[in-house]
Amino acid sequence: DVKPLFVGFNPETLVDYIATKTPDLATRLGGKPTDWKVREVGDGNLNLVFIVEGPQWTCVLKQSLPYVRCVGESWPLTVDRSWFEALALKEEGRLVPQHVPEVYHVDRSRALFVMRYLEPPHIILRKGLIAGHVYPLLADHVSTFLARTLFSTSLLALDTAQHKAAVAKFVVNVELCRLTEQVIFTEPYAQAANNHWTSPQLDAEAAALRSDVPLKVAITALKKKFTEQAEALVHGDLHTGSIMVTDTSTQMIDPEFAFYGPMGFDIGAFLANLILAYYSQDGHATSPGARNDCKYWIAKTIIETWALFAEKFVDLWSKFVSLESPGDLTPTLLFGTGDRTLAEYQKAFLGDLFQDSLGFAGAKIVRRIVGIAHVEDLESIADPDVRASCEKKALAFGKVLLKERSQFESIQQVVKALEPKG
Ligand code: ADP
Ligand code: SR1
Ligand code: MG
Ligand code: MG
Ligand code: MG
Repeated sequence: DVKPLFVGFNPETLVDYIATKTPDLATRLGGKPTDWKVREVGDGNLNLVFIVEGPQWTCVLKQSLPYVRCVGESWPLTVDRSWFEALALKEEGRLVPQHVPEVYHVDRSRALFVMRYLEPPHIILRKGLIAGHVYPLLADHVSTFLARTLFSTSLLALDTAQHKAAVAKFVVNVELCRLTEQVIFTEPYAQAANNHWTSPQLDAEAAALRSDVPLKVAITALKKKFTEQAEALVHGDLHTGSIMVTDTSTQMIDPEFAFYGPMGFDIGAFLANLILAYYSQDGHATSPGARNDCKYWIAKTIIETWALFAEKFVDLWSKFVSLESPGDLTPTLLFGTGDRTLAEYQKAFLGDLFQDSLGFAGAKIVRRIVGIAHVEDLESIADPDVRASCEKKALAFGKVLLKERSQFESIQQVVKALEPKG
């Protein structure tokens, strides 16, 4: 019930704000306000991101705009998303502090928060993948983030009262959910002014999406899960542009779309963006096969992410049950130790989650090729024919994940299908 009062900052007003409203941060920055350097570095679709550098310390201030930045004022969007982003960062930070930037200050009325500066050599994962870099710890780190955040906020760890209270806290982030419904689950399959694609190369593929009845049934079944299944606290926008990395550090940023939704939405988002990175590698290769090592590593990372996630998730779950502190979905009365019901139910649960994750991955791939917001992995391929060739492969695979995912019984089979035979 706090009405945000939007005051968009410029570097000068921002310095004044920090100096007068956040004395602790001002002290940490050191020197005088006139010594602080402010740079706006936001390269995302929605918000302002300022790096504030003092003589002793640097921090990041993120502020929401009352509209979608990449579109402009014609598309209003609540600035209160900033509050939910900070709330989610704090909750995720409690569960996996090693993979989330610390939040130092939140001001809901000004739609801003201040967080840790992820210093160089941290870069956005998507940019690293475009450059052909590999990150050997990525699957381990992302699977830890996913397993801990999704398990710990679900009814497998919480009792019903705790879970419903948490659902209620995030249910207000409705405008962001509706944006996702629009741009991921509806527009790519319809005539929509926001849609665009590499034309004329992909004209036939885009038209085919609009007349594919089984595909529209499949995407709507996933939309039903997205809108109705308040399973766990999901990040809500876990693409490779929402992850900052070094060789040894992996940090999840930008959870402004956070809400209680289906677990597979986050897993699928990450896998989809690895798949997009995979298919774009040939477009970045300076000679045939030059990116094969990178493609191999991405394929391996897809396998390891799911495999490690499943292992860590089940491990957490079994520990909770054996400690006699399971959530209300699997009470000790029914799932006591030594009872094979737990192992059977875990197998069924993980099987369903695998299918959901593949479906959401398909949805995330399709939207990045024909919807409003594309990905730099593909957009930065300058030659439109080369780009279109990568996009066609990715789009075809996205459709397989949406319509035929039940054929896949393992993540290894999924990866094998990335390169169709013949
Ligand atoms: P948006 O919500 O607009 O997508 P992001 O949170 O993704 O904004 O941030 C946009 C960019 O700002 C990122 O791509 C990254 O380059 C930079 N950035 C965001 N948070 C941090 C941080 N904590 N430390 C360093 N750079 C950051
Ligand atoms: C208007 S669509 C903008 C997109 O950018 C965000 O990062 C989300 O992915 C959203 O769908
Ligand atoms: Mg972003
Ligand atoms: Mg941390
Ligand atoms: Mg964002």
